[in-house]
Amino acid sequence: MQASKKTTQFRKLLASTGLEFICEAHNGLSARIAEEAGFRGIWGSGLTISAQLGVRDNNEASWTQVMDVIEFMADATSVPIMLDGDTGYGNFNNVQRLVRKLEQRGVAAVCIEDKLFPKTNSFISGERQPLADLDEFCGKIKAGKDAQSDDDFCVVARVEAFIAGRGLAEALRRAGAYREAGADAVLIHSALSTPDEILAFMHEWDGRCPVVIVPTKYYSTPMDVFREARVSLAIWANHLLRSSISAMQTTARVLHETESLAKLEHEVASVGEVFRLQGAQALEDAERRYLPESRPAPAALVLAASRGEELHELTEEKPKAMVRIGDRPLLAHIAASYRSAGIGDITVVRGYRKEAVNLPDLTYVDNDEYADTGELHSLWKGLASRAWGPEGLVVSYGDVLFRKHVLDHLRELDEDLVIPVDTQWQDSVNRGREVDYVSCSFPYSRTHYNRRVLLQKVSGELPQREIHGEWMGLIYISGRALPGVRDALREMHGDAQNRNAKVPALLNRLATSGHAVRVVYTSGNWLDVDSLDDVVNAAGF
Ligand code: SPV
Ligand code: MG
Repeated sequence: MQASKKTTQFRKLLASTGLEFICEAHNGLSARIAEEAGFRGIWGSGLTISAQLGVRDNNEASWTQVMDVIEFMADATSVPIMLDGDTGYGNFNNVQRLVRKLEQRGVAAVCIEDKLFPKTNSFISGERQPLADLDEFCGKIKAGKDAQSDDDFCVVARVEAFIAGRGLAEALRRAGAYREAGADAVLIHSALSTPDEILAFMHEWDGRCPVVIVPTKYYSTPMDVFREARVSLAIWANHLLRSSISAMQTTARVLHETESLAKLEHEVASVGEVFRLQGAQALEDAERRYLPESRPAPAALVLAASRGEELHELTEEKPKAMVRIGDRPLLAHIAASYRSAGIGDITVVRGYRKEAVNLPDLTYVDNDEYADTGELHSLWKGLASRAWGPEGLVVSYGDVLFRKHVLDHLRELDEDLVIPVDTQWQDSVNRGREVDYVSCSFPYSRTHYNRRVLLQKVSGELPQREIHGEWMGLIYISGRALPGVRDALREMHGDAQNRNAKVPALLNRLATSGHAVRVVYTSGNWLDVDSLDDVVNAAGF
């Protein structure tokens, strides 16, 4: 079903019989965050838009500068935005131009307040602030309503009588006149820490048109009080900006004092989260659709024949690769990582409960001897199952999750055999699982990160001083290298002793028989699922 227009959505919020909420935002990012949290509308706050620009809430930012910000906010969201239009940035004529421009930029409503340009924030000496002439302000409202081309665009009239200390009678006189002039709702503002002024107004107003409130100062009053008083819309007017200020102050101070990210890295949003909020995935999808493939993608071969007994009853009916991680099976996550790297030709070697390994758009090869063979046998079966293209092949396990960029790294180098090696191997030491430690021609070095590092040995048992990292369970094999790998595998396969051999045995053989196995050092960004704890942790990966 097509979503209704933003203007219509906003009008519905105002007309709702219950109390609705909208949340402040001050740029595209915060607007998206507000929408993701579930808000069905956004307040484009004058205070916070000017604050994030580093200026005062005194019309120091020009109205076109505010419009530029609000346009980013509208582009980033699908819920309606009401702009805090201050006094309308001039007279009736400026309000008309404002309304037209807001409509063009996808903004659903504007709120104008009955003060004088340049205004001051209501919480700074509000009682000293002059109010607009009532008739002149009514002219602005009429002009705004006449300028709109979409019937559902809303003009909200903000009554500052309480802020200016002019009392209930003046607030009611003005609100009534604004309603008569065509305002779709009135915003009644109060700087008290109690709801008294608002409730007195609501009592007398008696539902003549929707009422909007801003409970910044009287926040401790339960919202049910306003619900019962039949307030239509409450605005959380500045809280995303205020929370980000506290977070940024802490981060800046800790960085400056400690000259380290160690205390912060886990507190702050990941770079991946930044990318997600920016919509990086949509661009990647579009690139795949619209750009010519710059480099042909390799295929993928996933070894997923074993049961994974260590997951106990979770793997009674299905192998580990099909255990659910969050909303889908492990194998679906692996396939998604491949696809996000442009690798769509994915073959899976299955064995235990093979009928349960049935995700769409994957090719399957069966290792029916899974119970008494090792991974090398699955690899053999997989390689023998078809001809592989010149673009080569990435081999991985059915229980290893990795991020797309690990695959990108493997393919970036023009090398025949490449493996990723995690330098954070110490993290695995006490996890009580088998670890494939790796010894290389050079240890990882920040200053020599471009050095051509080669595999020397991979083994579960290496003296600590020889360990340079942990193999992540992935291998890139170029098209050129495939025949050599197949030959090595054939020889190993012919030897009954290798029936239970694992992939590291092949890597060692290749490394010691003149095949350079290039190492790419990485840090984290992968996870192997070896225990029930891993199943839980993987959901957050
Ligand atoms: C704003 O958010 O800019 C407002 C609300 O106008 S207030 O700061 O309470 O005046
Ligand atoms: Mg404001």
